[in-house]
Amino acid sequence: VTHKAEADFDAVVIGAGFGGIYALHKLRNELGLTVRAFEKGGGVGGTWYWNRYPGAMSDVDGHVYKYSFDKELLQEWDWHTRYTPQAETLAYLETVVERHDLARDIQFDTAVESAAYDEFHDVWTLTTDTGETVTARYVVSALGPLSSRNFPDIKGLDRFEGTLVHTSAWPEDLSIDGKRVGVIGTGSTGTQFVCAASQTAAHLTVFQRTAQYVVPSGNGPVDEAEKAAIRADYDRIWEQVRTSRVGCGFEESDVPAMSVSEEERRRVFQEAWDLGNGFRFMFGSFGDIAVDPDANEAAAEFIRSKIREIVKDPETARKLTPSDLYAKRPICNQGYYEAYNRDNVSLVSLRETPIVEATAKGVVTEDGVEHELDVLVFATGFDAVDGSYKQMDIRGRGGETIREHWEDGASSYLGVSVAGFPNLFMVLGPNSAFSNLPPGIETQVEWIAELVKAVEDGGLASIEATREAEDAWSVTCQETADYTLFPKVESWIFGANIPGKKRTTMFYFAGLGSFRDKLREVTAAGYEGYVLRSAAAPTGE
Ligand code: FAD
Ligand code: NA7
Repeated sequence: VTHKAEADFDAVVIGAGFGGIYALHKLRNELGLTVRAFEKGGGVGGTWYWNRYPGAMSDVDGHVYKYSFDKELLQEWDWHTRYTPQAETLAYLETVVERHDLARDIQFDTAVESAAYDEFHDVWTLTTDTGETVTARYVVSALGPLSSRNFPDIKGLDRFEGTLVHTSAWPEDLSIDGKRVGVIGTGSTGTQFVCAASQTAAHLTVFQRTAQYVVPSGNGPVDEAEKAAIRADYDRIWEQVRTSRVGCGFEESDVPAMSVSEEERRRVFQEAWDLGNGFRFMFGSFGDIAVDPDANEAAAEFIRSKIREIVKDPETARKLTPSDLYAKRPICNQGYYEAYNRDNVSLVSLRETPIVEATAKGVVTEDGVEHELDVLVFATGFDAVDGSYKQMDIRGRGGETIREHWEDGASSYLGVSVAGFPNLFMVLGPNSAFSNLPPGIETQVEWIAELVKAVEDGGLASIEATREAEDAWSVTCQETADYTLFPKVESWIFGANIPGKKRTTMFYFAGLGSFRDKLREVTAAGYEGYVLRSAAAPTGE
């Protein structure tokens, strides 16, 4: 007998970025479920709604920083530059929402505060900060891996009389033109900001904690012939993306860097440098930069030699030169090191002269210098991956909270499911594939739809990952990470950027193609690692 729990909606989707938008489309338009989406922000777009700082753009080639599912839109969409600026990705996502008539089921300016599973009725009850309570059989949480901001405290910050801003909360009307600007942080975001702000600020002071390896992005105009070639070739392009490691649309190398002569190595690095793109430099030049210490050092030394060449002031060049492994999410930009040759840009190494306190006028560093600022920008990143989950009160079986479940570090089965939290599906939860994210998101949303369909078609009540499957997936992810050099450096990828955060592997490093193979194997084995249940009997099982 088909049993369906009574609920306001079949499904609730939380978040309206790339993940939430596609989840709503998939569940409502394709599976025919009733769905309500909640979004904290005032519009769709997620990352591309919030991050409006000067220079904000994706640094994966724009034609693959898109959904593959809407083929018509891929043919119609026009673009101008190799990479997509924030406003254009936002417009793209708004267009997707309009084309698929999704906005009518998205409630904006509404944060979901809690979600609790009633294991006897197989229903989730959610509450919002607008005082609503809704019930749903399924919950898809697409909270964003990089949406919970990291805003480090500085002594005396409340005294600062200028404008304080985090890059992911940039007010549309905040202009830095002609102002004295300080920026803390030189990750993907900070380095993008430096390139843009150096052009318009009266003065830009960059507060750098750890020097970064930055390669050119090779951004520039795309001509009609290139666009036509891409549009004609999209099926092959997506097939290549889906079977590759990092899903960025270029051919990945499997040549070991040390298997060729030094001369050949430099030629290949130079070619990658000239072509541009961080992922391409790391994964397209040679196959083992992220894996083999010698290969890694060769790539790192190539970038260091470029810093020496580009940056005119030797002291600034020294401070900008990283010495650790080249093993963070790769960064690329247009004119990053060149920016330091400008008269209006100065660099402060926080390792050498940390910030002591903020004052009314700016910030004071340990050498006694007061850096006077009109605007202080925090490009300090995010409490990544599980950060947004920990802000919510999510309770599964027996009232266990997700915070308790993740006490020893965030985990999941396949980046999607958590044992003890039936019918809850994360998009880009902990231990998802480390890749260009839109194709990773599509992969997971399609997987979630498949799981939901299995429950629906079977007239069942729930699907839940087993503890064993979740633990085994954590081990697998740890192994894939340990195979690389990435765990040997501190970054948000392992939770190392947040003081007190448990350091754990938060991605699957064997690649998107291999992740997709794994999903196929799980399906073929009858949803191995999952328990499908019919409606709970009155005893609870
Ligand atoms: P998001 O886009 O973050 O959307 C999540 C949404 O959930 C947000 O709108 C948030 O407001 C909402 N939300 C969270 N909690 C709640 C709640 N409790 N209730 C209601 N709503 C909630 N990735 C790449 O692959 N390539 C790139 O080049 C790239 N560039 C980036 C540049 C920047 C500056 C940043 C910050 C990220 C970048 N990323 C990039 C990563 C990017 O986040 C992903 O590519 C993608 O946009 C994630 O989509 P999402 O829907 O999973 O999350
Ligand atoms: P990241 O990559 O986490 O970079 C944050 C930067 O802020 C980085 O340079 C940090 O230095 C610096 N930081 C963080 N906390 C502090 C404090 N307390 N003091 C000084 N400096 C600090 O975030 P992004 O936003 O740039 O990029 C995140 C992802 O979004 C990126 O990978 C893309 O996918 C888009 P550190 O290196 O930790 O010493």
